[in-house]
Amino acid sequence: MRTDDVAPPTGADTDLLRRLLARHADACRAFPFLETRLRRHLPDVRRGYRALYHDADESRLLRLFDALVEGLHEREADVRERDRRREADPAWFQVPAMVGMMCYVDRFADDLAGLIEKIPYLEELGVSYLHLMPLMKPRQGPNDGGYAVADYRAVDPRLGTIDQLRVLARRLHAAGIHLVVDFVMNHTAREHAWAQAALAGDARFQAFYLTFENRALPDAYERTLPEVFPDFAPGNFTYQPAIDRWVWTTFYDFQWDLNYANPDVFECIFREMLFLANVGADVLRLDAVPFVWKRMGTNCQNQPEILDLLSAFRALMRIAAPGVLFKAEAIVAPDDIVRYLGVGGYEGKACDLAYHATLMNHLWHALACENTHLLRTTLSTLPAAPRETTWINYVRCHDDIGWGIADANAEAVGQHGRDTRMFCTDFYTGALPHSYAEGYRFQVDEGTGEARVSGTAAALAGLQRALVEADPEAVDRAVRRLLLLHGVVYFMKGIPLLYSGDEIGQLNDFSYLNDPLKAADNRWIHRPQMDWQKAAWRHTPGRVEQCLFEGVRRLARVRSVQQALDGRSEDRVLLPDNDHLFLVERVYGDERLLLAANFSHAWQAAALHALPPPWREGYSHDVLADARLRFASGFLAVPPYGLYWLAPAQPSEHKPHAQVVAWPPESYYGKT
Ligand code: OTU
Repeated sequence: MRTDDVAPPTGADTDLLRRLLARHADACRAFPFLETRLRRHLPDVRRGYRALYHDADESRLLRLFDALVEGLHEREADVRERDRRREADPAWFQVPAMVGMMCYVDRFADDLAGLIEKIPYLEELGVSYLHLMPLMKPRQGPNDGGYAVADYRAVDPRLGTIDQLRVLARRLHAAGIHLVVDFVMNHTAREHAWAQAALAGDARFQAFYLTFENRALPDAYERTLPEVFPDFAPGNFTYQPAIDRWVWTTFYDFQWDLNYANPDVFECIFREMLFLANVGADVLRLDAVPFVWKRMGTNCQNQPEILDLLSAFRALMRIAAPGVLFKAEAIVAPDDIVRYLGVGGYEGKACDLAYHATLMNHLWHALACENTHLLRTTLSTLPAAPRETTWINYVRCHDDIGWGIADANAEAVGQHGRDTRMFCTDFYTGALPHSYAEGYRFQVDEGTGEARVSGTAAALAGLQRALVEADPEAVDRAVRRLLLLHGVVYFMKGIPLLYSGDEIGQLNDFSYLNDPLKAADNRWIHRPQMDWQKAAWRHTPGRVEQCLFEGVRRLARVRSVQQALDGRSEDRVLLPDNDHLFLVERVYGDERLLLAANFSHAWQAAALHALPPPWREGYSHDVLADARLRFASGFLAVPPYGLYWLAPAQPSEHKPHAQVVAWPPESYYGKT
C-alpha cells in the first residue's frame, strides 16, 4: 500500500486515533496493516459519522471499531491477502476482462451446490463477475424475490447454507470469478428479529424503524412522497395493530424501512455488512440506496446525508475489508445516479460502482425510435463518473424498466418529457401499430398515465413475436437488435452485466400467474427458470440460441483484450451527421477504439470528414468481426442494426484482404 497520500489526521482525529491504537494494540500487532489503514481512513469515518450523528457520544464510535476489529479477526487469511493485493492495485476491477452476469440461484441452478456445477457455463461466457440475487434468509410467504430479509446471517435454506456460500465463493475465485451479493440495506422483513422485537414493544428496536403513533406525520410525508409500488403496495406507511403504530414501508408492506438517523442502526448494519464481506463477497450491491434517508417535504430519495452514510460505511470497510466494493442500486434520474459514485468532495469515497440505468433506458428508447439523438444528448450532459469508480452497464435486469428520461433532455431534442416516456411504454407494450415488442405495463401512475415496463429483452426486442409468427427475417432483425444493445453495453465505460437467460434469448414466462405469492407482480414475467434445453442449443449452428450466445461470448472475449476499454477510460460520444448512428470513442493510453452502432433497420452512414483524425482516413480493423474494413466514398457505413468496434489501421496493413464497405451499400463486402 502507498503511504504517501495518507492525510495527516486533524486534532480530534489524532486523539481518537491514539485511543484506538491503545485500545486495539493487540490487533495492531496481529495485523501490521491495521495502524496504516486506521490513519488513512479514520478522517473519513469521523467526517461521515459526525455529520450524521453529531450527538452520539464517543463510546458509540469506539464500539464501531470494536465491531470492526472483531470482524477483522474473523476474516480468513486468504481473503485478507486478497485485500492487500487490491489495496496495492485499487483499479483491479477496472480491467476490460471484467464481464458480469446476474442470476437467481434457484432459477439458474436450483441451489448453491448446483451453481458450482454451472461454473464451466459461466467460464464459457467469459463471466468474471457473478451477481447472485438475494440469498439471505427471506421471510416466509411473499418476499419480493428475496428483498425481504429475515436474517442477514443465514442463507435461504432452500438454496443452502452459509458454509456452502463460503465454498461457492472459493470455487468462484478459483475460476477467476468475483462474487457479488445483495445487501438489502434500506429495509428488513417484518419477520426480522429487530422488527419482531419492535412489534413486541421493545423501545430500542422500535427506534430501528420509523414508526408513528398516528397519521399526522405519515400524512405530512405523503404529501411529497411518490409510491414505488402503487398497484400492490399503495402508500408508504403500514398500520401495525400489535403496537397501534404506523410503520414506514416504502416498498411492500412487509418491508420495513430502517431508521438510519439512529446510530444504533448504523452500527448493527455495519456488523451485518462485515459479516457478509467475510463470507467472501467481493462486491456488495446496496439495494434501494436512494431511499435510506428521509426528509420532510421531499420525495425522500437522494438526500445529501446518504453520501455521509456511504462514505462512513466505506471508510470502515476500507479498514476491515478493503477488497470489497460497494455497488449502488440507485435507479433514479440521470443527474442523481452519478452522485452515488461520489461528487462534491466524496469522489472515490462513496460507491465504487453504480448501475447505469440512464444508459439502459435511453438505449431502449433509441432502439424504439431508431434514433440516438436523445441518448447522445443525455449522455453528453451527464457528469463524468469519478476516475476511481465505474458504471455497471446492462441491457436488462430482474426489475421493470422505468423511463428515467429527464424533461430537460427531452426538450433539448425538441420533445416533451411525458410524451417521450409514454411513447416508450406504448412502444414496448406493443400498443403502437409498428411495434414489435411484447412487454407489459408495470405500476401505472394514475396521475400522469405513465408506466414502467416488464418483459424479457427478447420479448421487448421482437424475438418473441417473430418466433411465434415463424418469420425468419423478423427473427434475424430481433437477434440483430439484441446483439446491438449488448454490443454497446460491452463497449461503454463500465462493467457489462448480462441478465442470465438473455444469452439464449429467453422469452416471457407467465407461470408466475399460477403462484398466488407472485401473481400480482408482473416483474416475474422476466424472471423465468433457466431453460437448459434451450441452452444446449447454443452450440447448434443456425439456432437463435447459438447466434445470441456466440454473439455475447465473442463480445466478452474480444473486450477482455482491448486495453482501450479499461474502466478508467472515458466514453467520448461523437456527434455524427446521422441520428440513426451511435458513435463512441474510448481512449486509454495509446489504445483507441470506436464503436459504430446503427439503431435503424436500414443501412446508415456518417461522413468520415466529420470524425476525429484516425477515423477520417477510412481504414479500420473491426476487432469484433476480426475484419479489415475500408470505408469507401467518404462514408462510414453501417448495416441495419449493425455494430463495429473499430481500431485504427494503416492502409498498408490492408492489402490484400480488406473488405470495402461502400456507400451506397450495394457492394458491401465486395473485395478490393
Ligand atoms: C430494488 O428495486 C430491487 O431491485 C427490487 O427488486 C426490489 O423490489 C426493491 O429494491 C425493494 O427491495 O423500486 O422497482 O432507485 O428503483 O431500489 C424497483 C432504486 C425498485 C429503486 C429500486 C427498487
